[in-house]
Formats: sequence, C-alpha cells, structure tokens
Amino acid sequence: MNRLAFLGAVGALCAPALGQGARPLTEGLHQQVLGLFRELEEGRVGSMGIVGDSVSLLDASYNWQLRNHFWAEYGSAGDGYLGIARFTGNCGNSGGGPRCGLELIRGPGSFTSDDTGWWDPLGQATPDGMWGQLVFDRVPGNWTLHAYGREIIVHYTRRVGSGPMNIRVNGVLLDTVQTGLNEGEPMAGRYVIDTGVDDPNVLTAVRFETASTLPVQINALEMRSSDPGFRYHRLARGGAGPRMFQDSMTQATADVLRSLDMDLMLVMLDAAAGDGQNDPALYGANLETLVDWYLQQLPETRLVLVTHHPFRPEIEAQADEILRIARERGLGYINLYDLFSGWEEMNDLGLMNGVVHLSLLGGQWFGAYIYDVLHQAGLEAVRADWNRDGVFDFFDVLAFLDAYAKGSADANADGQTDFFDLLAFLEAFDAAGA
Ligand SMILES: [Ca+2]
Ligand SMILES: [Ca+2]
Repeated sequence: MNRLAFLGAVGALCAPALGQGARPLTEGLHQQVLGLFRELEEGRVGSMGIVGDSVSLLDASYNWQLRNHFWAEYGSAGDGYLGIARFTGNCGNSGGGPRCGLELIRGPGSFTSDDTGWWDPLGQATPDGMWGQLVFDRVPGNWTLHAYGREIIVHYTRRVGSGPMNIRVNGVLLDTVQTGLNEGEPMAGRYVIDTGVDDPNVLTAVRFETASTLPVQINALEMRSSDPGFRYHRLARGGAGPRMFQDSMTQATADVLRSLDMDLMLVMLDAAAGDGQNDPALYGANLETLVDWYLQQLPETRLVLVTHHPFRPEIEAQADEILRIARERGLGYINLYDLFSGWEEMNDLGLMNGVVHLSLLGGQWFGAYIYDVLHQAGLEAVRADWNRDGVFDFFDVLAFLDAYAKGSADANADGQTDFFDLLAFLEAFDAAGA
C-alpha cells in the first residue's frame, strides 16, 4: 500500500468518528442541472425558481447574488416572478444591486398579504402565499407598479366574487380584464403586457384599478426581457417550512408554476411551525409531501434540495432527512450545513446578520458557492451527455469516440480536437456519475 492509499484508508476509517463524511456536500446534481445549462450554454432562456424561507427572500441574501452570477455569465432573460406582498424587494446598495424588486405605489383600496408565516385563504392560489388585492373604497382601488422587461406578465387569480380590472400602461388604458368566475375553485389568471421596450433597464409603469365595485386579486408580476439568458423566479416566504408550503398545493398554484417554464427549482426549507422543530421525522414527511407534489405537477422541472447553513444544530437532522428524500427520488442535493462548524464560525467570518440571516458578505459567499457548484455540474453534464438525449450512458462514449475519430470532438472548446478533449470528456462523464 503506498502512502496516499494508506492515508485514504485511514481517512475512511476515521471519518465517521470525526463526524465527517456521512453527508456529501453535493450529490446527484448533474442530471438535474443538465437542462438548465444546456439552454444557457446554447444561448437560449434558462429559468430557475427557488422555494425557500426568509433566507431566500431578504434583500442581502444569497439568492440575488446567485442570480447575479448567472446574469454575468449568461445574460439576463428578465427579472422573473416576483410576488406583490409587503416585501416586494428593496435591494438598493445593500443587496444584489438595484435589480431585485418592484416599486409599488399604493393607492386607496389596496392591500397586500404578509410575506412571512402561515398562509391565508387568498394565498392558497399562489406559490408563495403572497397576494395583492384591490377593493372599491369610494373610488376605484388602485396601485401602480414599476417593472422591467419587454413582457410584463400579470399573475392574477380568477375566483367567485371578483370583478373586472383596468390595466393602464404608462397612463394609457390597455385593457379591461374580467377576473370573476361564476363557480368553482380559484383559477390562475395570466395577462401578458407587451411593453414594446427592448431595453431591459427601462421601467414601465403599470397601473391596475378596479373596474366595478367588486375586488380583484393580483399576485405577482413576471418580467421577461427580449434577450436570452437566465431568469430567476422568487418563490420564497419568510418563516415558512414544508408544512406551510403545503397550503399552496392547489390547481391554481400548479398552473402558475407550470407557466414559469422552470428548468430547475431549488428547495431550501428547514423546519418551521407545523413541522415540529425538533421532530425530524415529521419534518421529513412534510417535505416529502411537498416535493412529491412538485414532481407530480412539474414533470419538466428538475429539483435540487438544499440544506440551510448551520446556524442552529437542529438543522443537522434535517440535512439527513433532505439527503434521504433526494436519494430516494434521484434528486439533486446541496449540503450547506457541513461547510462550517456552526453559527460562531460563520459569525466570526462576518457571514451572519443576526441569529439566522446572512450578512451582505454572507449572501455574496453563499451565492458564489452555490453558483460554482451548479455551474461546474452543469458544464460537466452538458459535456457528458454527448449524444444529447438527456441521459449519461455508454452511448455517449460511443458518440464521443465516433466524433473523435472524425476530428470533430472539441470537448474543451479550444478550436481543435486532440487528446485533451478525450480527457475532458472522460472527466465530465465520470463526474456525471455515468
Ligand atoms: Ca446521452
Ligand atoms: Ca479541444
């Protein structure tokens, strides 16, 4: 036995005793991220949502930083789905730049949901429990939103008891949309505004107002640029765990999520009220119910389950549950829990803002880390699936060797086909777990 092999054997024996090695830092990512990165690498739109809690919601957090890395590499396909709630984003200079929010100018008769905690009935029709409502209050209820993009998609809810709304773009009446239903369960409504503005940095003012004495429910704006690139949908809600998100398992929500054309969805939820903070089995069962519903409703969307950073020790048992659920279903897994020893280490490094949340530096660190993990797996996956059929198997090797023999297998994209391409392909194929 040589020295390296000896050290490896010792490491394998010692690892469990040191509390390391039980959970991988990542697992099963390649199959899940392949579709997203194929779209992005080939110059089309790649769409990703994050289901999370306040860690995936607040202005200085990792999610906006993660989005910014995608934008820097692949360009922006628009600002995506953003719920109209108390917090519509306010990045300013403390967060991911000026582009993570809607400016909401509230008129009379305008209400928004909370952005944290248990769902209320109107929120059951939306992915994040967030909603806005306009009611007639002596004058038509109204608000104005400033949004970016060539297309601004209005996500509203059609339901019994709701009425028509007027939509004005830059002051001009565009349409009157009926949001009422005669009977039945609430349904997802979607209205596409073509702003005619191709410059992704130009704001369009969209004013909504009640067009009768009946209320209207408008939940979110989705912003799409006319450019290819990355589009991020914020689907997070503060203080919410898997049990709370189950309140969104409705037909209306499924239709909203399907309309977002997500190639990938990250789910980063820890135990909150209803999950039994110290009951990993209950937490796991609730997460399974939610994840299985996403899988059933979104057959085209791939899933990566993500643990929280280790701000409290209870996360550890949940990280095991998340790994079990990912393995049983062949989903991706990102383990942030084992990156640091705990809150004190993260706080000493300046990554924390309080007990739970990330500082701006923490948001930058975790955003960059998650981007690197996804990006590396994505590039390897695109390379390993040489015959482009979505799976990694021996036929990819055959297809690569065939192209290699013909001198057209430039796997490392340096303009020529040589031995380094063979190495690059095999390395990617191995990493993809084929
Ligand atoms: Ca293949
Ligand atoms: Ca090459």
